[in-house]
Amino acid sequence: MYGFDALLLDVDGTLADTERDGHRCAFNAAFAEVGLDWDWSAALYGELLSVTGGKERIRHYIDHWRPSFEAPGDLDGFITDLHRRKTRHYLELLGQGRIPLREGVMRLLHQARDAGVRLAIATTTTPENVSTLLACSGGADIGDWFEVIAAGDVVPAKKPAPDIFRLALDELRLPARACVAIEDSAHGVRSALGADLQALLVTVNAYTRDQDFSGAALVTDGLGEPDSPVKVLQGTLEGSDHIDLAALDAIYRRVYRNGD
Ligand code: XBP
Ligand code: MG
Repeated sequence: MYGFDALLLDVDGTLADTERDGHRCAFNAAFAEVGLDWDWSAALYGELLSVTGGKERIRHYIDHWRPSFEAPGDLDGFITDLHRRKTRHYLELLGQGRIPLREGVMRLLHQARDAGVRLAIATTTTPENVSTLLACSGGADIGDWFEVIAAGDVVPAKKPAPDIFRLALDELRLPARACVAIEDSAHGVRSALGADLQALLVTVNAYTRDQDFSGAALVTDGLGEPDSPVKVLQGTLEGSDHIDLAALDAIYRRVYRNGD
């Protein structure tokens, strides 16, 4: 039916707008919990998103915004503990159902499942954050629809390195040219392209809208719905006004028909 066998999906910013009202709030709650007067505003957090990985983001913040900060004990241990507290707050936020999946995500996942298109995750966040987001915002069994969940610290280098997408491909036992990938950020685009995932859709969000998506086959403002057309920001959306498997197949065939 479709030229590709699997769909590889990013999580944060792609499956759901998790950053501003989810991860950022969880970081601030963890800072307050340990008595730090650090407060990451939505604007500052947008700058800090230049660093992927929560632990790496905390360290970057300390190095660049709090250079005189002295951690009680060793810094690595302090950051790990702080991030563990942050993750607990994030999971509580997810449990309250406050982070819905983005428009069109459930429709596309159902369509892929019905069509036998294999599903995989490739994300910088933790596996527990992924499974909890899917369960709380998608449905109890949605996590089981994903054959592979490549997430977090399982790879030596996080996005924009290609490691996490390469791991997902290895676990799927598929070559990149049998897959379509969906990302939301420039870091994600570099990671996916670095893993040779040329059939790449980007669905931007408020934090990533103005980033460089060179090399992506199509950039839109989301997946849309049949009654909610997407806006095309880069590339050509063929035969539909929202993203479904036929639209992804058109991207796929355009990329590989041209021998890319
Ligand atoms: C986005 C990230 C993650 C989240 C925070 O991941 O860079 O670090 O911002 O999650 P992706 P953690 O877009 O690849 O899904 O604190 O668990 O890292
Ligand atoms: Mg993302």
